[in-house]
Amino acid sequence: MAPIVEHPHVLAMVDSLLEPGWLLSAALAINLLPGETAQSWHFDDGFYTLPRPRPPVSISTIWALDDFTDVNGATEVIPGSHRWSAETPAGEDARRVKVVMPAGSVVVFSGTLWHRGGANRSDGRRLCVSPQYCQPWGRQQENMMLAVGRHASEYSPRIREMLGYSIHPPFMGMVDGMHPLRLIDGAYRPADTGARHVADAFWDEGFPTR
Ligand SMILES: O=C(O)CCC(=O)C(=O)O
Repeated sequence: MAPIVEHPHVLAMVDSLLEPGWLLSAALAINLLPGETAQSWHFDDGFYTLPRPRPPVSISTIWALDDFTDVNGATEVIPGSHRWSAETPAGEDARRVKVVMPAGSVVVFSGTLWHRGGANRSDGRRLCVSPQYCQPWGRQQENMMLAVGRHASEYSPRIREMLGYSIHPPFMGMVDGMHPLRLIDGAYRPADTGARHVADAFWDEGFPTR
């Protein structure tokens, strides 16, 4: 999953939409089999109980591993619905758009966008993987540090950071008052992370926001 999770095009988009130090919230595989019915309409960061309309707390991506077609359950989205407040879609909402795309494509959308998996009326599977990213101050859906365990040391610095081996200033993410990287990186030197500089800037200037 790592090359997908840290694909540079996706990272550039997430960097521009979330605050520095954002996290990997989930990394799901979703396999719609023939006969699967349409999913309920939802938006992916709905479990952060903040009133809408609001900026997203998370950004979702869906990578097609099979072609997404008109009949095999292509994700359905309602463009512009990330700005809605109380409105909710129902059934075959006339504003829905099917994300028809060839295998290897990715759709990136706000955690506040109403969407659902479609009905699979074909005779084949519709497989995707769906990494989701959240603000550095939001709880991740999956506890990535426990899920990956010490294997985290095998991944790139960027992946380690998004798993949770990072500090959101001034000290969210600490372990025993220290940077969590020291738990998986034998060569860890506090000064290398820049965390001290970020913490100092926080106390002087407040939160780095976008
Ligand atoms: O599989 C899809 O197309 C969308 C899945 C989805 O939105 C979800 O499981 O939350």
